[in-house]
Amino acid sequence: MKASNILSELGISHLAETGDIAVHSPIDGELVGRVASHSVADVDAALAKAQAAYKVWRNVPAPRRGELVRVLGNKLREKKHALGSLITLETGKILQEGLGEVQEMIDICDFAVGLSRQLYGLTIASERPGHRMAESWHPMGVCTVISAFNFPAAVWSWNAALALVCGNAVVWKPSEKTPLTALAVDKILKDALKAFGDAPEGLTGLINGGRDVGAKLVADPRSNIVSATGSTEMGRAVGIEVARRFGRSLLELGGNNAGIVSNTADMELALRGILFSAVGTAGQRCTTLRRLFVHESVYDTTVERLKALYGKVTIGNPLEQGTLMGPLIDEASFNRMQAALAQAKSEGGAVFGGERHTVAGNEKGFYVRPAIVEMPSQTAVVLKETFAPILYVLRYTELDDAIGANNAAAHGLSSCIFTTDMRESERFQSASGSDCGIANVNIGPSGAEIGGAFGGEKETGGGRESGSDAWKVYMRRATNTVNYSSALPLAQGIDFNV
Ligand code: UN1
Repeated sequence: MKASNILSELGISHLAETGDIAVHSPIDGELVGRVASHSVADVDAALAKAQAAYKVWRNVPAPRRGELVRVLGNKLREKKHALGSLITLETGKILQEGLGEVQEMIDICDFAVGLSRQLYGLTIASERPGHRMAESWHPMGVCTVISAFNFPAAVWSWNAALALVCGNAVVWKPSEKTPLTALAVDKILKDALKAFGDAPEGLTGLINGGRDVGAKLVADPRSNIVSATGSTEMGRAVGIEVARRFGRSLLELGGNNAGIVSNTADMELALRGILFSAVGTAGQRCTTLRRLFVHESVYDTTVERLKALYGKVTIGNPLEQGTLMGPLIDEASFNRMQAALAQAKSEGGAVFGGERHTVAGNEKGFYVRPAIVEMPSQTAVVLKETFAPILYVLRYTELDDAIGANNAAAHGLSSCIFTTDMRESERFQSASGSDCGIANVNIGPSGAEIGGAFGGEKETGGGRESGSDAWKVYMRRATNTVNYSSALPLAQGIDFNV
């Protein structure tokens, strides 16, 4: 499918003609389109409109709000192939994963529609006679979403689908590397809003651009919630700024995710799980498997078999069927990968793969062979998140040491163990096991379903998105005590009579 056809099928050709942000596909370096940056004044206008829209939207019954998200999910179903293709074109992830990303959007819409008839509060036993205590959940205001290049559409949807059914307005600032996907999603959303009918104007907004508009969105008190996905460095700045004005932030930052391969592991399954998590999306997921601790008794065979599998990975144009790994997002990313490999060598690592790979016809793309690096210990480079397909492999003897090594990273997003021993898996998932937000057994750390809460601890930022009760972050809680008696007993038995 040609780029121009994809853009026209998504109805954004005319929107992608002029502008200061030039989008070059990582596949071949070709210009795909142009997008105009918004100004700080545009942010101001979008927030003002969003705030006004929220004041109307918060009074629309939640199940009716869910209807908008249901329509959005259906529109996404219609455009799944085109949008998945654009994601591939703009990020370089393989088409299967581009389609998977759109499916993740559809899934969260379905989830949010069901949620729109729930949003449950609790009733609480009151200590006072004739009193009823309950809590209710109300919309927060404007939810600002800042998303990264690697999931240019799904991250917005996890936030927007929930924020909208929860009664909020949504303003989105996508990565400067993937503004076309954002334009396409915005067009689908506008179609959904039109079909829905009576949503207030300005309920959703899109702001393209760089640091200036991002900084304005983050600092402005009208951004009641700031949900930011990206680097820890970015998240630290955003978190501090939002805290300064007592706003609410939801941070989904990096991961330096590990896996443990026990001597009892089902090796076929483990190898497939490791391959997908370490090589999928060219190592550019926040959930990518980056560190592997292998029991000493199966270490040599695991590494040998992994190397054989790595050798079979088809690297090339991600739009072509059969390709398992596309290019890195850009040259800077390639340079960071090479620097990490050089550092690993200097720290005693044995590097397999990792070199640039030429794909005929796509010479301008930064394709690489995925790397396996055997390390003597968790040196500085192992404890650093490099957003590239590098898998550091280390040996362990005692499970406790492997769990300790898993937890030694600054990030705390995802983790896994491959084992058939129930004691090991339970230990890994216990209070003294993995300290990550996601702890899996016999599957890799990446590729989570939307039904669970998604996010992690420590330098991952602590936020949770998507399923379970993550919706609560998009609402404010009010505790309501009602006295239906004709007396006024005070709590804690206080006597206050004149
Ligand atoms: C990300 O890389 O920012 O669990 C999110 C996963 C995907 C989400 C990744 N569902 O790998």
